[in-house]
Amino acid sequence: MTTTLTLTQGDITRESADAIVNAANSSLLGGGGVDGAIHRRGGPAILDECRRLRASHHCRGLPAGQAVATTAGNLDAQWVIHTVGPVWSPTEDRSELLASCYRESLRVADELGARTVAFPAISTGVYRWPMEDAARIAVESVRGTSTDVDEVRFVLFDDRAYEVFARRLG
Ligand code: AR6
Repeated sequence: MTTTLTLTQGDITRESADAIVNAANSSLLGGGGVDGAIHRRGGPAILDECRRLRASHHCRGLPAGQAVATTAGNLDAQWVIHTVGPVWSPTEDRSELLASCYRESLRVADELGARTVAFPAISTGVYRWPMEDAARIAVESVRGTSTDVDEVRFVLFDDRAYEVFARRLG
């Protein structure tokens, strides 16, 4: 089974895919950036399910590097897969956690039976991960993961992020 990696530029909440990945935080209760946009456009059903997850399996929150799925509410998708990227650190190498976000999201996608998955550039906004390095980790992690997903689509918000990912995909 081969997975095709594709790129598009724009707002991930406008994408149509089986699963849309959210760059969440450990609280799973919303935030800015992609997270804010997903909850705004997806509507309250997503937050309701996040709250239920916090009350049951994830009462301490979701650790960085892990992933969990909810409904996608009003988004053009069946599921949102919430993953928590690491905050960039200039003194500590947290690359393995960022790679884990992509691997774990694909593992959850496989469990769900999702065949198309849209990813944002996890950790490159509020969490300040440098785009070049984040793109390298994103592409290497997805290429290195065995999955039934047919298409992994990176959705980049601005020109620069798009160009960086395009160079990396070659
Ligand atoms: N569609 C696609 N990409 C987007 C969108 C969008 N609608 N909005 C922003 N980006 P970020 P993080 C890009 O900050 O760094 C939240 O508060 C953005 O330009 O969303 O993992 C959470 O609750 C950047 O390149 O995620 C957490 O607290 C990339 O998406 C924290 O931010 C990721 O930026 C997570 O920070």
